Parts: sequence; C-alpha cells; structure tokens
Amino acid sequence: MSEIDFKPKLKQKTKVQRPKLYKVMLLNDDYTPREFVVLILKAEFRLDESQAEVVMMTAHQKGICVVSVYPRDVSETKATRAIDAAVQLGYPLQFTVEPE
Ligand code: TYC
Repeated sequence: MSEIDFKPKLKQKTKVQRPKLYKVMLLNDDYTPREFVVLILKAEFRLDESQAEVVMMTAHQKGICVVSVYPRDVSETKATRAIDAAVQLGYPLQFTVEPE
C-alpha cells in the first residue's frame, strides 16, 4: 500500500471584497434656493422629483440629510460636481462625504 498522499493540502480561497460605501450628505444653508437644490439632486444624483423634494426638505428642516451611497470615488466626484455647479451661481450649497 502506497504512503504517498496526492491530495492537495490547501484549498485556494479567493476573497472578493465589497467596496466600502460612502454617504453623500447634503447640508442646509440659508441662501441656496430650494428649487436649485432639487435641480442638483435630480441632475447629479439621479433622484426623481419626489425623492429630491424629500431630501431637500429634510436637509432644510434638520440641517443635514443623506442623499445616497456609492463607492468612495463616485461619492467624491458627485459631491464635487454638485458643489461646483452651486459655486457657478454663487450659492454656498455644501455636500460632504463620509464612510457609511
Ligand atoms: N434653506 C434653504 C432656503 O430656505 C433651502 C435649502 C434646502 C438649502 C436644503 C440647502 O441643503 C439645502 N432657501
């Protein structure tokens, strides 16, 4: 009887890591028109009219609201683009990005 064991001792495990997600947060201010906030939420974050209204009003009343979650680079790009669009029109609208 052979003593040689041909079975592989180690199984290779492939670990697939989910990308970490980052929240884009909308901050209230006293100057940006509500209509513009809704417009940006629809254009940049692909919210529909009623979602955009709810997010805008939540930020307006509570000071801050989660807009959406994405991988880090997507969140940062969208927040930057939204802030840039506001700056173009002289509005102080702010978004922040934080880990979920
Ligand atoms: N508070 C602003 C106003 O009364 C509207 C607004 C809502 C601005 C939400 C920013 O994230 C915001 N004109």
